Amino acid sequence: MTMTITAFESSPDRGRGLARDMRVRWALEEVGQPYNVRLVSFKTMKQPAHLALQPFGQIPTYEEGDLALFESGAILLHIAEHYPGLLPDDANARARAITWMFAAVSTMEPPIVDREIARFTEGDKPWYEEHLAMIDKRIRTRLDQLSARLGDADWLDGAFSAADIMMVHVLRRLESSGILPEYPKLSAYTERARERPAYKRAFEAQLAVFTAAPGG
Ligand code: GTB
Repeated sequence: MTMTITAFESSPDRGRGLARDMRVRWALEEVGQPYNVRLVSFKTMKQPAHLALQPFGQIPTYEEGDLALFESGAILLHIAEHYPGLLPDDANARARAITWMFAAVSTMEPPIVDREIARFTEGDKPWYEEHLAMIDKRIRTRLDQLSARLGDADWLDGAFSAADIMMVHVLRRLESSGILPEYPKLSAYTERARERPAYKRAFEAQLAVFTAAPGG
């Protein structure tokens, strides 16, 4: 049965693959599963039919038969548990990979998202630069720690896994900040991931939505 995911009809990232449907697309490409994409507008996302799938009125969602999921982390975990290739077979290694998935969304992502929210909501306020400096300090603390742990390894814990999809996609949201190049090991890590054929297919698919849209 072919699954259906949702994505922005007109993504504010202008095809840079930063919206969270990219994680789901990438995971599905890694496991070689075909998928349909239902494009939704901001208005559609707030209407009852979409709210029944995603109570917060957001993308992505995932439908497979009578199963409907939301939250990109949960969707990736579901995909990784049902299709081989994104989680190790060994129980302890699997638990560690899942731990890294949570680390990506609960420890690394919040300050990175805070940075974007501050830019949108406080960018014109007199305190913005001071607040930004505080957020960047929090981000650098986490990047220092992540870089130390990754060291010279290719991936977070042994073989490439769903955890790397989550972590790389979170780190990519720093691209316009200029912070990531301060971390050569993390920059190399994200570049390594972007070289994966599955990443490239997912990226091209979401870019095609943007370029096909009026004004894209
Ligand atoms: N925790 C949820 C998950 O992981 O699935 C968060 C989902 C979420 O934040 N979805 C966003 C959304 O639907 C899109 S990805 N927002 C619409 C709304 O809330 O009304 C976040 C995102 C948006 C834009 C960019 N960008 O322009 O670069 C990057 C990421």
